[in-house]
Amino acid sequence: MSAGAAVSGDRLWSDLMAMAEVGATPEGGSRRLALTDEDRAGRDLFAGWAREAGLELRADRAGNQFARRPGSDPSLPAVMSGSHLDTQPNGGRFDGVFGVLAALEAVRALNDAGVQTAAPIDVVNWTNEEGGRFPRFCTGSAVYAGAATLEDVRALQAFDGPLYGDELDRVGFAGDEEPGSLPASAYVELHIEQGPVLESEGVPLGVVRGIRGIRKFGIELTGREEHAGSPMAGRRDALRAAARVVEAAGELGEAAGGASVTVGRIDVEPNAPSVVPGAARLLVDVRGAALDPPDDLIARIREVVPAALTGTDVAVAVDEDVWEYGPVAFDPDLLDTLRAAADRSGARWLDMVSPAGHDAGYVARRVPTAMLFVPCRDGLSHHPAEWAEPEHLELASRVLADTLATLAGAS
Ligand code: HGY
Ligand code: MN
Ligand code: MN
Repeated sequence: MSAGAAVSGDRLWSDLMAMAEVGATPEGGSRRLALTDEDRAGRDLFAGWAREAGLELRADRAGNQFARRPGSDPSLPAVMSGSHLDTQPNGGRFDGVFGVLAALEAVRALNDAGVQTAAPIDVVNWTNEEGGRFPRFCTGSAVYAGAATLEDVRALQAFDGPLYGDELDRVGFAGDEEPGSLPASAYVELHIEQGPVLESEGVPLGVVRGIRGIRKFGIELTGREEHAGSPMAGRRDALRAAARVVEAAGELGEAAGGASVTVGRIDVEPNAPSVVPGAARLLVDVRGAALDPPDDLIARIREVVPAALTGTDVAVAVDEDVWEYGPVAFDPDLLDTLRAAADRSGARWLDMVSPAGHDAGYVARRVPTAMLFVPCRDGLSHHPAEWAEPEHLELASRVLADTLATLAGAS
């Protein structure tokens, strides 16, 4: 029996539904914000399953969690597959979780099929992929890839107050391994598409050739606090000014074919019902179309913001410092290996670019990397109604098991 044939979609589905109960939300989603007790509970549940599958658990200093299936030649670099178990504040059951548990299922299938590989295989759970609690996403994989220092990441402050480093120490995720110190020959990440393409095309698999360029920066608006009963004339209302900025930036996103502009977070001061807002800080997320860098769109946003504020008497400062991620092109040879495995499965597949950021975007800096997508209902994600079909998850896991066997030198 091949590793792909030994994949059990029922076992994978059962794990996904059990993991969804960790931090379950009333609307049927999951809330496991990074470095919280719920995140730890999810990691512990995964660790138990991994041990049952005979895998050896370890972690690096950034808290990234690895579960290793030994190969016959331990001197060979590992083949890695995984994703993340942390979620957005009101997240779904599949974002990230599918990639970790599909990799675990693929390894179990190798076990069940009695397939011996030369190289070890690491199932990986990257720390804080989502950035729903902290102002940066993919911090664990960024440290692994050398794109950020552990010191810088540990100094990040959570939106709810604590420092990343203090929380990392509190939940006890960090191990002794230097991030990125163990060699790896390839990394494959399975994920739901988080977009509408596969579902609308009726195609069950997406071979992901890269990830869009993502930029994040802040816009500070400063007006004047005053009584909510004060005359309307002469006010300097920072939140009304923010509304103009959000709309103007959104219109630029709409006009920039295939790009996206989102203001997902506004902090308002003093945020009191009877006080005209004196200050507002917007966090802007800009994503390029396909693999085009989004930097010209940012330049246009910088131009449109002052114009949008004409007549408001509200001061504005757009951050000079822009956080940059991608665009990322994945490894051509690994993509061909994935395409060949998808072809062997007999399923149709599309080449595509990821609309969302993933740990693979950083891991690709250090290791040949590629991704495989499955459709998600209505393209919806970062929402409790996020959904994927069991047969698509099983199919992609079969392709993954076959790919891991090929990459790790199955005998
Ligand atoms: O923002 C992203 O693209 C990822 O889902 N954290
Ligand atoms: Mn994800
Ligand atoms: Mn996500």
